[in-house]
Amino acid sequence: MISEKMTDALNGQINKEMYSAYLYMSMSAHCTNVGLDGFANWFMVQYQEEMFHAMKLYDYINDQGEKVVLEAIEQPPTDFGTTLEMFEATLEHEQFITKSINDLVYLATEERDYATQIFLQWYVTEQIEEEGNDNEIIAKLKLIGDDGNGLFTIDRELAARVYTPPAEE
Ligand code: OFO
Repeated sequence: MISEKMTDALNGQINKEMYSAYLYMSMSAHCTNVGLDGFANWFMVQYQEEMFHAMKLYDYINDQGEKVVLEAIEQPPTDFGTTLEMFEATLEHEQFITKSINDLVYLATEERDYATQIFLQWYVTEQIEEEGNDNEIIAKLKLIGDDGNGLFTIDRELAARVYTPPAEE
């Protein structure tokens, strides 16, 4: 059993995860359009991860006997500037998501909702990895600067990313 306030907040998080998926799908489309297929692959894998984040919340709300309520998903941008700017925007978005997860943990703590606290731990850990991935790629993009060969190398590296559903799925 979880409170109505908690249910509303978790439904709001589903919307944020769906927006994340939509945002990264839009970034993937942009990368394909400019010929960066490796970057496009990386963002499409990210899209799949975000869908998993949303569905995990969806299942949790259902398991708690509450109702999933889907809200409209905001339209994401369609132009993202340079690859560095795109990853800086990605990091900024992930920091926003981290704050949102922290707010949920705060609410669960306030309500002494131990089940939701435990459930949210997975997201707390996941956000460390998400921000870490972005920071790593940003560092590489800063290193190469305007070097086209460097960009080509990173594009090849990002082409190797494969979506692996978490073990519990
Ligand atoms: Fe990117 O972690 Fe979910 O939103």
